[in-house]
Amino acid sequence: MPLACKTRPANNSALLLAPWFLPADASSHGPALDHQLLLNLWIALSLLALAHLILLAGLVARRRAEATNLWRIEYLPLIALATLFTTLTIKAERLWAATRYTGASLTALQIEVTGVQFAWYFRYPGPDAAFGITRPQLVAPGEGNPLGLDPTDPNSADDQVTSELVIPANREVDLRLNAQDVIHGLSIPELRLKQNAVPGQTIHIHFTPTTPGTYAILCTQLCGLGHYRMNATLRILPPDQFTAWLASKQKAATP
Ligand SMILES: [Cu+2]
Repeated sequence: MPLACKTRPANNSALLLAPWFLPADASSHGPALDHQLLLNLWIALSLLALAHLILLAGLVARRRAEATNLWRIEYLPLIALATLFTTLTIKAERLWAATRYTGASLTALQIEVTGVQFAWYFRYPGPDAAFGITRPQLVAPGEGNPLGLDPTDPNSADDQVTSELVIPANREVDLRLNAQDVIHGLSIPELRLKQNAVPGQTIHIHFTPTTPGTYAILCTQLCGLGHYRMNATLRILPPDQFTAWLASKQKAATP
């Protein structure tokens, strides 16, 4: 049976009309994850069919409860299943760890992501490549400082805070996730990314986007009454357009 994954376009009308396919794939690690998912599903389906065939065979054949058959009917299938599921688990663990524990390369684009009831904020470190200090007592979304950037820290002067995530195609991105209040869940289906943002922790997750386009960023933790409206937009741009976008943001922030 084919393991090739069918994908559908990432716009909302296609989402309603074609709910049977996986979302479009816009990251370099996505195809391997899709392959693993479909492999698991086909194996589960095959085992379900096999289990019913064995059940049927048991119903029509007269059962001989001899002790010598225990190996054949119980222990061998048990060992085979344990080996199969252990192999699948190790393979899946390696795929997951590749975006989580191996660490990003030194050239990866650093972006901080903060979840707060009920919005996502994204911070770029600016030309100095250093994030400025933030202080909880300075958090003031109404005054344009939703992350509590400390203006006395020189590193914070060129930091850019946005409400949409804009990244260049084909360059590794290293996200550092924070949460200000409760646990939020960063989910970007087209990037095959899902990671909780936990207050008091900085969690890194890295990936390489491949397909330019506009995609939805969701919160997948029930984080409060406004959870339903906690979403944001991801834009993957060709590298030259991303450079122009970042320059325009920095220019607009320069007094
Ligand atoms: Cu949330």
